[in-house]
Amino acid sequence: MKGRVIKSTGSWYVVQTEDGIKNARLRGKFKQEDLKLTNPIAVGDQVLLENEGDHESTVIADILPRENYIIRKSTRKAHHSHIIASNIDQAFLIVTLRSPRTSLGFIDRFLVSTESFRIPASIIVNKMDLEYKEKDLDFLQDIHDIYETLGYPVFEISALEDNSFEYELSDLLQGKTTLLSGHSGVGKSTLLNKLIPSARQTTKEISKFSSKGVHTTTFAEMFELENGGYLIDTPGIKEFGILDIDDYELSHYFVEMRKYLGQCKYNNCKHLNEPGCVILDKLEEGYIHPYRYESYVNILHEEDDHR
Ligand SMILES: Nc1nc2c(ncn2[C@@H]2O[C@H](COP(=O)(O)OP(=O)(O)O)[C@@H](O)[C@H]2O)c(=O)[nH]1
Ligand SMILES: [Mg+2]
Ligand SMILES: [Zn+2]
Repeated sequence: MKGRVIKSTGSWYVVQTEDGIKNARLRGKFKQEDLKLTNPIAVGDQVLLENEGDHESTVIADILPRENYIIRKSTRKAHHSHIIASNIDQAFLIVTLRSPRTSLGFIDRFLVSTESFRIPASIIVNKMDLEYKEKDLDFLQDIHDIYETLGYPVFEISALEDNSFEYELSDLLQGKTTLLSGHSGVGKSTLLNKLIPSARQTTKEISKFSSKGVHTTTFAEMFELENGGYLIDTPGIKEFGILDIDDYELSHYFVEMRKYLGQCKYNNCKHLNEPGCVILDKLEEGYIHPYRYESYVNILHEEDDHR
């Protein structure tokens, strides 16, 4: 019997099938993609179930190939990744302007991980009901300027107080599997509860002490929308993982750089200081935003450290 994993606890899984919801355990190990993973099965996975033994216990006997997946760095094991969710149609990154402010570097890392599978991504600025200082509003303007120009939709919402966005978002969500991602405390679970009240996800005050938020959602979980489609709530992400890519490939995942693909003098150009680099020219001419280029260089160096 085929099914889709809608919840993982680490030791057992909740699987949605044509015959309803089943709890299943894992049988044996699977051959995985070329990744060092800390979780063999993720929310969103399509799996094959079998009954085992006299007690009619259900096991996951196999996993179907993943269309795509989003990973984060493992917090427990160096050089390992954890699959946040798989087989998604689009990803929403929830960001906030302060306490905590989501950095542009974090947004860009997220976009590299979605671009590597060509997963459409949107940026949702939450907590717009709060009062902001001028520097926060300048930051908001930067987000609009940078990402809308690149083709990523940017929405401003208040998951807590506003209802109007539901109409705006529900068209986008219908019939699709959408990942809600972002730091801890940005309001992912609050937004999910607004869109699917029956989900009743726990939400937590941000701890005033650290301003970092307390982890309330430990594992990703998938919920069905009333009009079709799914939303995936995830625990707060500290840092997205990036699939193993060669240095010269990284720019393929920056949409504004991708269009100059193959135009540099050297075809393995890293766009750092090579002669005849078209990316550096375009940066100079203002076609590439300096913040985006900065993220590009940072990710390039971080990934080098990782090898
Ligand atoms: N002022 C304000 N607070 C919000 C909003 N959305 C969420 N919060 C609060 O932010 C805290 C963290 O929310 P939560 O949904 O648990 O964040 P998550 O960690 O991303 O799931 C909670 O205290 C929420 O009530 C919003 O739009 N405005
Ligand atoms: Mg949450
Ligand atoms: Zn170049």
